[in-house]
Formats: sequence, structure tokens, C-alpha cells
Amino acid sequence: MRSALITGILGQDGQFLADLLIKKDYKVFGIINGQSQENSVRLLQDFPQIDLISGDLTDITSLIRAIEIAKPDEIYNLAAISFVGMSFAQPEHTANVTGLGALRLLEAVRICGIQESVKIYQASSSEMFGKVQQIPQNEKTSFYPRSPYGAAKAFAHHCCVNYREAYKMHISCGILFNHESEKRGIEFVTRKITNGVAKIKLGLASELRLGDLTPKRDWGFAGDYVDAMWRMLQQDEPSDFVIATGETHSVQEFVDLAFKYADLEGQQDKYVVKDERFMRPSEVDVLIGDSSKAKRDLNWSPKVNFNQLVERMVTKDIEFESSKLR
Ligand code: NDP
Ligand code: GDR
Repeated sequence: MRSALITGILGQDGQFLADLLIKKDYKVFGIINGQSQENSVRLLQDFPQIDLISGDLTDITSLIRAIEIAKPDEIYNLAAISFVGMSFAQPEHTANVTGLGALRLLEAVRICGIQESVKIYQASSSEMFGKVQQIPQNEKTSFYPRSPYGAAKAFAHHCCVNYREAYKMHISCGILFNHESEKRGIEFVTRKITNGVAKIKLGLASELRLGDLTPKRDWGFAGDYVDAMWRMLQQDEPSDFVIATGETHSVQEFVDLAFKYADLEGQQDKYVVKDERFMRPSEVDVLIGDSSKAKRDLNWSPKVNFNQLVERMVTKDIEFESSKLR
């Protein structure tokens, strides 16, 4: 039985990936940080076979211990301060976790002496492209981060490439574009919109406060994207891959569709309120990815399209908010 260690297992991608790996008969270990047990308890209800290990990307001793326990064949580094908005308020913490954290994990692997056998996935991000230098963005597009988060991810990405070349480690970086689901944190714009629309539909809210509606993103479904992560680690040679749908839509388009799928079509102007607090000091205006390398080498392509994604999230949020009323 192959063993996989996932950092950030309680996050959106961690949950989808754990599900996928269990179905593929892996023994799954997950690193959990913080003191709160609430989310761990919820995860273990769904997946009692997962072993959770207390650890933190800012604490290398805990990473070494986790590796010694899990003896992993594959490591997926998903943990991060992942909210771009928060990275402006806590830039040093973001750099420490999202940037240096990845470096610590690589060093922990070397200290444990498994660098020749283990395969590592690093969660790189389209935010590294920031102020885009090319449209669409592919693996060769240069980086121009627009936030402390984007800069920290670029640092982690370069460290991974360097360790791959310097120590011949099997490290693949997935340059993933935005991917969403009903498990998305409520602070991210898609889930904020679908949850807000669900509450409006059920009479639980009277407005939806948002920042800039003009930025465009290449939005896919998280379930499709974790499959790409796994495929990267099944290759003989490590590499970097852009994972995206190849379509871009504005936040406004997402809002319009969400109201439509909640049977509130055309009523968005009545409820959406512009709030400066959700604007960013510097914005990423448009992202659109070219994932032809992943299609060619990994035989990967997205299955859920933009409309299906919005419909799924609105439906799930209406069910979720309704269940709390019973
Ligand atoms: P989430 O924010 O949902 O999950 C991140 C997880 O990391 C959380 O469970 C969080 O735990 C954990 N974490 C935070 N700080 C630490 C720490 N110091 N030590 C250990 N764990 C920590 O992110 P996603 O699942 O959406 O994304 C997974 C990864 O992919 C992230 O690295 C993200 O930056 C990257 N990414 C995501 C994309 C997306 O669209 N979803 C696109 C491109 C890249 P807690 O909340 O308890 O602190
Ligand atoms: P992003 O996702 O920054 O692309 O990073 P987010 O959903 O936070 O923002 C997307 C766009 O929507 C605009 N926006 C708002 N955003 C939030 N969160 N809240 C609002 O009220 C709001 N109003 C408008 C933002 O300004 C932005 O332009 C996500 C994260 O998952 C990263 O970890 C990941 O690396 C990238 O996607 C790819």
C-alpha cells in the first residue's frame, strides 16, 4: 500500500485529494495545525482511515516527525496562508508559511534521507503571474506577483525547481488557476457569492457586500484539479504544469449567474453593495491559463465547466443554509 502525506489536509483541496487517494487505496496521513479539533473531527467522520498528525510549516521539527511517522511515497504540500487579501495584512506571516514553509518541508525530506525515493507535489499558483506578461499564461510565462502571497508562492516555486535540479529530487509544481467548490472557504469570492445568494434566497440576508467586480479569473472545479496533482506524481520525470480551463470570466459574471441559478435572475443590483474594505492595494486584473502541456503529458482536462460550477455551488449552498433552518 502506498503512503501519502498531505499538508493542509483540512483545506478545500486537502479534502478532495484525501478522498481521491483513499479511493486509489493509499494510506493517507495529513498534517493539521492549530489547536482547534473541530474540522479534524468532521474530516475523520467522513474518512476514519486517515491518520492526522499535528504539525506546522513554521516548525521543522514537527515536519520531520510527520515524515518519520508517515514514511511517505508521495508528499502533497497544500498548506499555506492562501487568502490573497489576508497576505496584504500579514505579509511576514504569509512569507513564513507559504514561502519558507515549502523550503522547510524540502529540508525536512533531506534530513529524513528520503529525497531519492519520495515524490513531492508543490501547490504553486497562477497568482505568480500577477500582472500578466503573456496571454494566455503557460509554464514559460514569466512571473510578476501582485501580492505578498504571490511573491511567497514564487519563492516556494523557485526553491522547488532548485531542489529538483540540485539534488535530483522528484518535485513537480502544479501552477493551478483558481478552483472552487462547496468546500471553498467563505472568504473567497466565489463561495462568498454563492453562500450570500443562498442566504438572500432564504430571507436570511438582505445584501451582499463585495469589492471590485471587474477582475477576471480562470475558474475550475477543485475535484478536477486534485486529479491533476496525482497525475503529476505518477510521471517518471518531475516537471511543472499549468492547470486551468482556458476560459476567463469576471467576478460580475459569476454574480450574475449565481443569482440566475438561485431563481433571482436580474435582481443582483438590488442586493450587491460595493464595499471598499474588500478592494486590494494591487489587483490581478485578468488570468487565463493554457494547460495544453497537462493535456498532452498527463492526459488531463477539466470536466466541470463554468456554468456547471456556479450552479453546483449555488445548489449546495441553498441546501446547506436550508439544513441549518430545520
Ligand atoms: P485552503 O486555504 O483551503 O487550505 C490551506 C490549508 O493550509 C488550511 O487547512 C490551513 O489550515 C493550512 N495551513 C495554514 N497555515 C499552516 C501552517 N502554518 N502549517 C500547516 N498548515 C497550515 O487552500 P486550498 O485548499 O484552496 O489550496 C491548497 C493549496 O493550493 C494552497 O497552498 C493554495 O495556496 C494553493 N492554491 C490554491 C488555489 C485555489 O484556487 N484553491 C489555486 C492555486 C494554488 P488552517 O486554516 O487551520 O490554518
Ligand atoms: P484570488 O481569489 O485572489 O484569485 O486567489 P479570491 O476569491 O479571494 O478573489 C478573486 C477576485 O475577486 C475579487 N473580489 C473579492 N474577493 C474576495 N475574496 N472578497 C470580495 O468581497 C471580493 N470582491 C471582489 C478579488 O479582488 C479578486 O480579484 C485564489 C486563492 O485560492 C489563492 O490561494 C490561489 O493561489 C489563487 O486563487 C489562484
